[in-house]
Amino acid sequence: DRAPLGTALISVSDKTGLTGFAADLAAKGVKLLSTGGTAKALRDAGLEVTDVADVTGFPEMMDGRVKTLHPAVHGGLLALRDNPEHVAAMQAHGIGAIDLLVVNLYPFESTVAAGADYDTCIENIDIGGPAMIRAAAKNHAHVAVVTDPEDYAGVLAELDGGAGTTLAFRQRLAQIAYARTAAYDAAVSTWMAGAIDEPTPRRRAVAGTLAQPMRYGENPHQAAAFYTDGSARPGVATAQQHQGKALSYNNINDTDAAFELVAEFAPEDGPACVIVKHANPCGVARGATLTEAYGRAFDCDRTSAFGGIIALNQPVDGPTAEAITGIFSEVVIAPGADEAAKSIFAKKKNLRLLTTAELPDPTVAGTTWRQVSGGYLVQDKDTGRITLDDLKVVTKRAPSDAELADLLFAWRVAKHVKSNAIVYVKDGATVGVGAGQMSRVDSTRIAARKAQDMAEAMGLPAPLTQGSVVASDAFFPFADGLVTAAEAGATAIIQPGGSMRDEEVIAAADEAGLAMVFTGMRHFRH
Ligand code: 93A
Repeated sequence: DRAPLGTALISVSDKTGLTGFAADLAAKGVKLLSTGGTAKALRDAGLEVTDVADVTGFPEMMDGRVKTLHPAVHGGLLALRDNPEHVAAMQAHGIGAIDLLVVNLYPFESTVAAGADYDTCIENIDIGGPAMIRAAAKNHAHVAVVTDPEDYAGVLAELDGGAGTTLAFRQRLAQIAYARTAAYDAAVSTWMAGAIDEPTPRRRAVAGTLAQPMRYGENPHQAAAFYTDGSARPGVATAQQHQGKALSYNNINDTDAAFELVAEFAPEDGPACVIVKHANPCGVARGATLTEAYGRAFDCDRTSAFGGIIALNQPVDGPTAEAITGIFSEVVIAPGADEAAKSIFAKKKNLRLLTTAELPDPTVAGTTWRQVSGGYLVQDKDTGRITLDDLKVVTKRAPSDAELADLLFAWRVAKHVKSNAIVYVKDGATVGVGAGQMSRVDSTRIAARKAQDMAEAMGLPAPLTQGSVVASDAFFPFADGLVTAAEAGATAIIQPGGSMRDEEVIAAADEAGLAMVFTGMRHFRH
């Protein structure tokens, strides 16, 4: 699958590394074509180069706006070398193949960053460059495209490995090339939005497709829209809405959190239910039936569950729909709904019912993005998973099998709770969730106090944290959090370990008769 490299077209604004790279190409017998400034730089370095103007038969014109926009260039980039008609067209029109395209674009982004005026920014929108990049990238079956001086060395290394370039190499370069042109146009559109004072984000360039303009964002005075990025498997993120008002910004955010969490519990392992409020779960439970799972999730924090988002890991049935409609909920999402459930929900006009073909797969790798001033933070999605084998017992007492099952359940939930996350679990149901506190001991106290409140509201003799287990998404920096959990009645703890004071924390656990396991993995979620 090596494609020959006979001719390279080089047209670069950033001339970093140019002459060395071009000289190495020329030394390997590659013929060089170039646009004005690039050709001059190459000639000044003593290299032999053909002007693109000689290839097109047209001079560069209109201040360089039209240099490479010509069939002699685009035909040379786009022709399929193994297609007789394409080859005949090349011969008929005197078009030569271009096997390597080296382009970097007019410096639009840095022109804007330098505070240039409107007309200067407009003049720095590259047209011919992206056109060639996209053409070469499309034709990666035959053509290699380099858009970044960082990749020059890679091209030379590739050529050292044999004649021409491999398909895998060209594919990688093509993927990078499209990322570059997409980012470039996004920068143009983003700059224009500011330059012309376009107030709405509904037509902003993000790496995605506008899927749904929204009435408003997190608050009514914020305009908003939902963009899809093409990463979703069909039937998963593209949930079908059966009834109710259009989803709001907060609805989608919370529904996503709920569905991602419930998907941690495979349907074949039995029914599970998650209730989310403000992106945190206020109840997560398994049950013998879906109805029971919902009821147990609801019992974790009945107060917060009002107006919540409910996610189920199995298709929702009539009895579960009946139970759910006992109070107001914003959204119910499940991998399907039977007719009985649909007709029960239909009576609740304000409830939105969403179904998908499948559950999201929590083990599939992906990226998460967060906007910060001036850019984005990008990271791998947290697909970390702990199994029994990963656990290290650090206390004198080892957890019982029942405790272990609950510890793993609590750990899975904690991964989806904003830090500092503390999750109390008993018999496959959360009984207290402490989320988003700035101190871990506060999360531990709040979760225990909420359990106490629930016990009083439900007329129970003791809070459900009695005899529970506790997960902490990161290590206890001091023993106080663990002591609080023990006072609330917890008997076992799961946490990453790794604190400077682990010894102290373990000693406190032993003293309180707790079993504790370390996961060696942290699940911060901010
Ligand atoms: O003004 S353009 O959009 N019109 C074109 O036809 C064209 N072809 C290449 N800009 C065009 N280019 C760009 O010129 C390249 O993307 C590169 O950034 C720059 C190189 O110009 P020079 O070789 O004259 O320095």
